[in-house]
Amino acid sequence: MAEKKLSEVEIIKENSDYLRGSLVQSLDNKITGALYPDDTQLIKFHGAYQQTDRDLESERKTQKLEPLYSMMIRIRVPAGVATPAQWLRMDDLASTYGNGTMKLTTRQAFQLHGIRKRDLKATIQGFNEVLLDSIAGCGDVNRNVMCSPNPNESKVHGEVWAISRQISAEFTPQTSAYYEIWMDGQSVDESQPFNTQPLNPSTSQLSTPPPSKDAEPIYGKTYLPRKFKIAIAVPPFNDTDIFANDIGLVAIEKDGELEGFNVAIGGGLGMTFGMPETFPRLADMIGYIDKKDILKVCEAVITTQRDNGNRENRKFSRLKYTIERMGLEPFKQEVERRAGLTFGEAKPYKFIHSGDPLGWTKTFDGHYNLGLFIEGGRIVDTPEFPLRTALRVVASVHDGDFRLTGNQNLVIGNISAEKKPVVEAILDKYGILSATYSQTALRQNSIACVALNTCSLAFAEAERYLPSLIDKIDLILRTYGLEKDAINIRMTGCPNGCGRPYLGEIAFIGKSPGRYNLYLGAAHNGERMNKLYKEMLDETAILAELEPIIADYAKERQRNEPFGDFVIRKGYVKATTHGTNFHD
Ligand code: SRM
Ligand code: SF4
Repeated sequence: MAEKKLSEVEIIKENSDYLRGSLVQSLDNKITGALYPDDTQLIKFHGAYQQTDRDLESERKTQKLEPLYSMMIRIRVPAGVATPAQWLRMDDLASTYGNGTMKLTTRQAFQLHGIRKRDLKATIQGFNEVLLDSIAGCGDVNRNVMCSPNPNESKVHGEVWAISRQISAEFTPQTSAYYEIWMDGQSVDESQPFNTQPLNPSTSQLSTPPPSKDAEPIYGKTYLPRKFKIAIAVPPFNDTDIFANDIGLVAIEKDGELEGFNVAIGGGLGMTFGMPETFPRLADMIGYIDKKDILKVCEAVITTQRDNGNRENRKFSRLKYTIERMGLEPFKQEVERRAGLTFGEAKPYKFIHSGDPLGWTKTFDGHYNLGLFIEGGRIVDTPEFPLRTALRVVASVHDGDFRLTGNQNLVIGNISAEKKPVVEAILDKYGILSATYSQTALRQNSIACVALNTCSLAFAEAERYLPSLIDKIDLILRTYGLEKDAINIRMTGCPNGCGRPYLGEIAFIGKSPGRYNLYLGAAHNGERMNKLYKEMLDETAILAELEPIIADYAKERQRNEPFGDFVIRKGYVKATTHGTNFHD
């Protein structure tokens, strides 16, 4: 039988000496703003991506200049909770080295954009000082573990938060390369020489890389076949969209105590246009486990994927395709065998929506949380809306925490009764509170991925365009008295799914500049994906398609019927019942 050919990234990982590659040399090379090609793959495991300013692409080409390279860095915030000191440091770094903005991502992390290669190390050292890191922000490993961003909402939330941090820590890569490269080797075995030999620039390989003594007990030398994601939700809110994850966990409580988890596996949203064999897929529920078994079960799923995932073609290497290939039942049995347990029947639970609570809420221990809508997750100052400044002032007096939500929003959390009026006065002064309250429910339930100008995979705008499109859809909603109806709306610049568009009741996926595919009919609680309704629409066509459906919804919907359910009942689209019939 012909031997299978591993993908290029597999070879790069194999030869990288546990993620070192020639990163040190790439960073030292002052001739270009770019890294050596292999290192552009390896640096992802360290949380960073090499990007270019796509707005300047043609201008730079005309001037015969190399693209304007810069780095994006994704800083992990396991379970989404950051301290005021961490917030202030991120804010500082955004100005000192970045493009003056912070992005709150759909997985409860911070991203800084526009960092020059020469400043990357100082940036990483900067957030390391406040105990944040970026290892496993990206790459073929387990990513930031998501969980409901309100640890103080109940005792169960607090426990779930602690467990998600534990999972995150357990599956963080063990390589010392991260500390060696970025922290000047502070946590490295001193007897081990660094990779400082001169590089042969034509091959971008070290002449003789000295092997490290690293080991990766869970991942092994070549890590996972692809990225891996875990999220936990506490019913009735699915605010982490657990079914979009490789492992989605539903917290099950009994008498106010966390008892265990329903486990769903095989979620993943990326697909490629024109390749129907690729598809977004929601995770399948495989049963219930006691909370004490959570690490064992996660490890068993991760290692089953490690050993069986496709390492030849990265388009098919996510867990969802491994499960489709092996079959759900055999995959589950293998997980049970590795974990040494048997899953119980999934326990009953109910999700009502996947959004965030905005405005003031009181926590079970007498503190206050304030949920703020952050459009596109972007923390930026504009003359009309000095959001970044307002949050910096809050951070300088706040004695609680900042919680990043899975919907790109922010909860200023754990505010004492004494500080509540102070925080309120600051946000009022800068007009932040009125902005949160005055939006239509549609906008408050919107997500847009980064897309242009930094994402190299974007076909169309998302974050920079969705707000103005919503202005126009809002006019229609107001005409029909629907401005208070929460409808999920999501936009991405390509079909990779970063803004989880397949879970939008209304969703737009960029096909080419200014043209979008329109998808309708996801469940309001994140338990059903949508379906393609119309292709290649420009703005005029989008509004023309949506207006009659919205009018129909205003007139014909049943009591409390969500928009996503309505469009299926009225036959605008068929229901997607599984990833494998998404394209039907
Ligand atoms: Fe994503 C790649 C941004 C959440 C699926 N994602 C990218 C890259 C790194 C583009 C690249 O590879 O060059 C984007 C960087 C843009 C930029 O300029 O910042 C990017 N993804 C994002 C973020 C920042 C979107 C946002 O606006 O918030 C999110 C960061 C999350 C985090 O903190 O870790 C983000 N990405 C997601 C999600 C949503 C989720 O996880 O809940 C998905 C869909 C779920 C999933 O994984 O299936 C997602 N991103 C992808 C994919 C498709 C993966 C696939 O299986 O096909 C890619 C492309 C790839 O991996 O090849 C991708
Ligand atoms: Fe980029 Fe596509 Fe992800 Fe948007 S969905 S950030 S365009 S990869």
